[in-house]
Amino acid sequence: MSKLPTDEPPAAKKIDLDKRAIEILRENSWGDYTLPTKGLYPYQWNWDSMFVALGFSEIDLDRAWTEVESLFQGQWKNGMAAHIVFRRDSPSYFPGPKIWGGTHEVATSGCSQPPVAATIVRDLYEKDPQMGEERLRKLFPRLMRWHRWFHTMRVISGGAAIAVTHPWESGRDNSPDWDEALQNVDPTGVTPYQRKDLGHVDAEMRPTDAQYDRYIKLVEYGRNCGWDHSQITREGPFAVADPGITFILARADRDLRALARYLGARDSAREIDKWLRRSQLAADYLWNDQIDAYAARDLRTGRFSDGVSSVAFLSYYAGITRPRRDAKLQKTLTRILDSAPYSLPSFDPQHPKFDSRRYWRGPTWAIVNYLVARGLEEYGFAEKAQRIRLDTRKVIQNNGFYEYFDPITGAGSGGNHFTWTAAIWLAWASPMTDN
Ligand code: 9WN
Repeated sequence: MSKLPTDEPPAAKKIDLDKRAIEILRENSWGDYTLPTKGLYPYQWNWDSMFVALGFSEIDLDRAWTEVESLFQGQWKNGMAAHIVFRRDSPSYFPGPKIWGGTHEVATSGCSQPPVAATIVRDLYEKDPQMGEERLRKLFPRLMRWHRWFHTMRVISGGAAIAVTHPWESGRDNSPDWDEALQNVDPTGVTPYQRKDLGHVDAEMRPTDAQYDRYIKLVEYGRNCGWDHSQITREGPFAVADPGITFILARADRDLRALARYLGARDSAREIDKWLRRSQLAADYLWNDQIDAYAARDLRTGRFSDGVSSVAFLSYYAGITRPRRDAKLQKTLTRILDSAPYSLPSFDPQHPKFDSRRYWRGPTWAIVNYLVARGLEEYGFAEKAQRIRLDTRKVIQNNGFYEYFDPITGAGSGGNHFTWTAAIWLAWASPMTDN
C-alpha cells in the first residue's frame, strides 16, 4: 500500500487515480452490469450497482442507464428489487442462488437492499433529459412498484419506519445495530456450510461465524416460507426498523415524486405524497433521546440500539428536519467527526463495540460518506460536508480503491479495486469534481 505524506498529492497522481477509477469500472463490468469486485463478490448487488451508475454517468451516460436497467431484471412480481442478481453460479461466493432458492425467473437473493435507485435515476435523467426520457418512462413504473413493496411489505401495521428482515437487507451486515435482535435468532439446526469470504479477506475484517450462522438461518426461514415477505416481516425471527433504509427511501420518494412530475404521472404523484407524509412519523419513531441520534429499533421489542451509526446522519439527505433535534444531532456529529481522523466511522468510536477494522462496526465507507455529505450540503452544513469529502479523498489517495477504510489509521480494508469506491471517486471525491 502506498502512503502519501500530504493531503495534496502531485498533479500526476491525481490524473492516475481518475484513470485508475475508470479502469476499475470497466474491468469489473460484465456486459450490462458490474461486479462490486472480482472474487469476493462475483454477482450484481443492488445498491452497489446504483453507485456504479453514478460513476459511469461521469464518463458514459448510456452505460449508466444500462446498469440501472439490468438491476431491474432481478425485480420480483411483488415489486421487490432483489439485493443480489445471480444470473449464474460462481464458486467464489456463499450463499449462492441454490441456497437462497428465490422464486423469480432470473436467479436472485430473497431480500432487498437500500433503495438509492430513484435518486440516481433522477441524477441521470437531469444530466440529459432528452436522452433519458424514454428510458425513464420504462423504469418509472418499476421504481414505483419497488417503493410500494417497501411501504407495504416492510412496514409493521401502524408504523412508518422501514424494517429490515435480514442484516444483509440493510447493506450494513454486521453493524452493532443488529446485535440484540440477532441474539433472538436461534442458530440451532442450521444446515452445515462453508464460508467463502474468508478465502478473500482477513477474518478480523469480516462478520463472525456466530453472525454467519444466524444470517444463514434467516435465509432458511425465508426459503421455507416461500419468500412470503409479508409473513417474514410480521412473524419472522428478525425485524428491525432501520434508519438507513428509512431515510434512503424517504429521499428516493422525493426524487421519485420529481420524476412523476417530469412525466406528468399524477396518480403516482398522489401515491408518493402519501408515503412522504409519513416519513416524519418514521423519523420520530427512530429518534433515540439516550444517544441524541436516530437509531435502529427492534420491532419485536421496541428496544433501541444504543450506539450511533453513520446512517443516523442521513436524516438531512432524507429531507427530514426538527430544529431542536437537529441541534443535538449536530453536536453528536461533531463529537464523532472529532474522534476519527478519517471520517465518517460507521459506528461511534467512543462506544465499547467500536472496531476500526471489522466491516460495519467502525470502518469508513465512501458510499455512506457521499450520501451523508450530500444531505449536509443541502441543509447548509457545508463545512462538515466538505470535511467528510476531503477525508474520503485522503483515504483513497493514500491507499487506493478499497472496499472500506480504518477511520483511525486510514488503512484500506476488505476487497481491493472496489467498484463503488472508484465510482464515488469519479462522481464526488476526486479533485476533478471540485467545481
Ligand atoms: C452481502 C457488495 C455487498 C454490499 C454490502 C456489504 C457486503 C455482502 C457480503 O457486500 O455484503 O450482501 O457478502 O458481505 O455489506 O453493503 O452491497 O459490495
